[in-house]
Amino acid sequence: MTNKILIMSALTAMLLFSGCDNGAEDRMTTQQMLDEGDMDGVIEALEDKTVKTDDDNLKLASAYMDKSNFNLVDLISIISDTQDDSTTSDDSFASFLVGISEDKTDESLADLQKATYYYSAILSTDSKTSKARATSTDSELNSIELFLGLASLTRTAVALDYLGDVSKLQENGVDGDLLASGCAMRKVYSDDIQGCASVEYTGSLDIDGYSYEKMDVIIANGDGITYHYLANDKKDEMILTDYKTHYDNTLYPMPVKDETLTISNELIDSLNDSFKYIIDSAPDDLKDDVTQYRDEIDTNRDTVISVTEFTDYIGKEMAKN
Ligand SMILES: [Ca+2]
Repeated sequence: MTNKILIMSALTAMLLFSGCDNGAEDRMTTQQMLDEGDMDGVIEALEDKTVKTDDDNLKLASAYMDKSNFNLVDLISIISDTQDDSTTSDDSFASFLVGISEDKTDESLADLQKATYYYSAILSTDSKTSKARATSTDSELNSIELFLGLASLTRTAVALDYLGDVSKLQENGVDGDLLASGCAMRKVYSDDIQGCASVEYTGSLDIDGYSYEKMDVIIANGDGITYHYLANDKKDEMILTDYKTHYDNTLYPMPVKDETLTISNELIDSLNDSFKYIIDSAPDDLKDDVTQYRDEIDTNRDTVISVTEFTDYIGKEMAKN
């Protein structure tokens, strides 16, 4: 029931911020583009504006959500389905991750980054200097927080899909790439490589003018494979790399973008932020679903997901297969 109300509020969100000002005609035009699915038209019309209103930011976020292949209504369905699909009480988040990986495209991560950027811009607008803010009510801002949370949660799931075959969380079989990614994450962020056979730094590698540190990983109970990852030059960030692509003739996977896309930004911080936003702002049933996601991972129940809790969860879900 609540989900229905939420879907309606998502659909009518486009009507937010519709105060009267001299941009009314432009707003009608871009609204029509959104309604007709001309997302590139919306982006072209609004992205280069030097001063964007809340309405501009919301339309840009909506356009990028649509381009990412995950609109808000679809996301709410995916989340509802995770409750119906899960056979045990502790794998609904894994079910969400698999659901997202099925619909991901090569452009999804970049589009979701833009969407979260524009939703965040609405929330961070300084109320004292923004004319637009004066027309936004608390309940509108609450909706934006929810949309930001949903976009951010999806972005996290898409990022994880670059680290291994996420479908293996629910199918039979173990995915060495995902397990090895967890080992590399633990080495960089917690230095606790429990459950991994070895994780070693093996020297530097330059890609596109940036120097990375190479990492070699062997998983416990392994498959005889040495998996490769990249850290930044200070060895305090792991780079988001795509396990399906490799740099030149080396074995090292390619950065998904460059040194700016890190595991802490794209996976762990983004996961914690999205849980917080959704739990703060969602209607009860959606809030319950997402609280359960968090509780499945957060073994010490301090409401913050650590790198080791996250990698333990991935390992535990796969160990069931
Ligand atoms: Ca925790």
